[in-house]
Amino acid sequence: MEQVGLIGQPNVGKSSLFNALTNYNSPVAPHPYTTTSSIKAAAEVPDSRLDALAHMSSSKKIVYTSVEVVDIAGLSPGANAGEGLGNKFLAQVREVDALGMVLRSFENDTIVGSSDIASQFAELEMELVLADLSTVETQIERRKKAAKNPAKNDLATKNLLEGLEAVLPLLSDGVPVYKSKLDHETRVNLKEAFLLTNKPIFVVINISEDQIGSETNLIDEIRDQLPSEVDPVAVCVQLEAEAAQLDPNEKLEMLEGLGLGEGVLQRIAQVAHEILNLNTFFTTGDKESRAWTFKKGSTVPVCAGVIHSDLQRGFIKAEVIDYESLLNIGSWHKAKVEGKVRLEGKEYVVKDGDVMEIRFNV
Ligand SMILES: Nc1nc2c(ncn2[C@@H]2O[C@H](COP(=O)(O)OP(=O)(O)OP(=O)(O)O)[C@@H](O)[C@H]2O)c(=O)[nH]1
Ligand SMILES: [Mg+2]
Repeated sequence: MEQVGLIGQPNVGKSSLFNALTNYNSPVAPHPYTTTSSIKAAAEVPDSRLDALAHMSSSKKIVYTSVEVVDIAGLSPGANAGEGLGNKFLAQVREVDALGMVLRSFENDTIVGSSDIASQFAELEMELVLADLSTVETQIERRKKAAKNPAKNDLATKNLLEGLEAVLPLLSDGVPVYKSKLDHETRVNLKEAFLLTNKPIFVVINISEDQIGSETNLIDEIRDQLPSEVDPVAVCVQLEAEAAQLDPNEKLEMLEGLGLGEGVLQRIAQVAHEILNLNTFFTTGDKESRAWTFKKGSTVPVCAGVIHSDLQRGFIKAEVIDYESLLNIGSWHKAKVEGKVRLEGKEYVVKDGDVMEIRFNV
């Protein structure tokens, strides 16, 4: 399963955010390196499309999809040279598929370090770039040696070496892969090098209660440090974590009282899901409405396999309609009668928001 890791300097509230997202109990404390080994748990991904489908079908049960989040140890400047938890930290980052960078904007006298988010981001990024630079230098040497052996000098080695050589001058200039103009193919070729900055990123700013309302200004402070596709989320983790403990009505009341609407925690789970290149399809009926995660670009038998391997093995056809059309029509039965449910074969590439029923035979 694809994973997103929460990274940031010590004490920025990574574990607090992790707990709020996953209902887990990762230790939280006002001193650095409370977290040493990484901890994994699933975060539910709220989805108003599913809520609407469940309402339409009068489903007895709603099952949201989830995304796996990893709580990682804090990174100190100098980690690449072994400072703080150094290599242990970097190894944990290497294992995840996307990075959620957590920045601390709340003030707390017991916490050392700056609450300036621009400098925290720059330091975090520099550590990742330096770690990648050293990986790339080592791998170029190794691959060049390998390339001398004709048996090992295949196209993959050649492509990887070319990619490494293209990325070296960028990293030397302090540019992470996610900010570079390297084309998609080169980035795919570089996957095998397991670079930290060749992963998609998102940014969470942990704000204090009195910063509620100034989110836009805070986000603007770091906007020009980020690739254009990254849209940071500012959240008061402490308050939203408290709200997450309440029952749904009390929670809404508390968040609305604070001017937070439904809260932004759910947006973070959605962003994490999106940047992992994951899409959602739905099944709906009176028993249950459910969201299922699949890798963007998957064909329908692969998606059927997400529900159960038998459905992939015995796949015949899928009945498909996009959720919006279905909601407009008002019921699965009516959509079928009106001929709006399409029958798709095994070549069909499933789209985000499709509602499906799989026909199979095993
Ligand atoms: N005021 C305030 N304090 C917070 C907030 N989020 C976390 N804290 C406090 O900050 C301290 C550190 O929080 P953690 O969640 O342990 O931080 P961490 O980033 O996981 O820390 P390490 O694992 O040690 O790197 C704790 O005392 C939290 O209670 C917040 O939104 N506002
Ligand atoms: Mg922690």
